[in-house]
Amino acid sequence: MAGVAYIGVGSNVGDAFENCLQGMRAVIDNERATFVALSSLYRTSPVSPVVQSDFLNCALKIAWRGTPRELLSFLQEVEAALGRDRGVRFGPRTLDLDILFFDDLVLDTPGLTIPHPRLHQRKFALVPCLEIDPGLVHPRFGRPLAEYLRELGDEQKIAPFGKVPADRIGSAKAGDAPEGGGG
Ligand code: A4P
Ligand code: MG
Repeated sequence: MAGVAYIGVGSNVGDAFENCLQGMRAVIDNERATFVALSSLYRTSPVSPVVQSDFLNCALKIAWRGTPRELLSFLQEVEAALGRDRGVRFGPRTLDLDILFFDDLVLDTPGLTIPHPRLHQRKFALVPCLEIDPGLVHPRFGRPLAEYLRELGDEQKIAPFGKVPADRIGSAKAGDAPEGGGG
């Protein structure tokens, strides 16, 4: 099995910028992953009952030669390698890598739900995905992502933090699309 995945990337511990970059580099370095597109980075307010620092978030779009389950295991290895402490749910994290979409797949299994079950309620996931593809439709609910974003109030703050040149995460080495490429 193979497919195109949107990966949500987030960090709010230590050097969040470097953590996101290193995490994405590790993903692209995997022989089963091919770079497709990368959103800007955004500074976002924590969506959490736990008081914590702002996050940096972005979305990375890749082609993955393997199953969604294999992608999840691999992303968890990358999180662990970068010092992720799973102590507090919704708590601060060095690096969080979530599978947001995998093609148009709708999947409910123990330990893996696709699309990510909360992405449509969260600006930090919606805005980066919509930057890559403004026409994205939620495969489970059949609704354009842009509609979910319009319905969210002002409580969640999100501000552009900057663009990462695609070669900073090694996509040039993978020999693929230029920055912002793909859709
Ligand atoms: N899991 C199920 N489906 C998926 C999927 N599609 N992708 C399971 C990734 N993981 C998935 O996740 C818990 C379990 O979810 C995993 O074992 C996996 O089997 P986790 O990463 O270990 O723990 P977590 O991230 O603390 O919990 P959870 O429920 O994934 O939290 P969320 O929903 O990911 O929220 N605010 C801002 N501004 N920016 C953020 O990035 N992140 C969170 C985490 C909360 N608030 C945030 C941010
Ligand atoms: Mg998570």
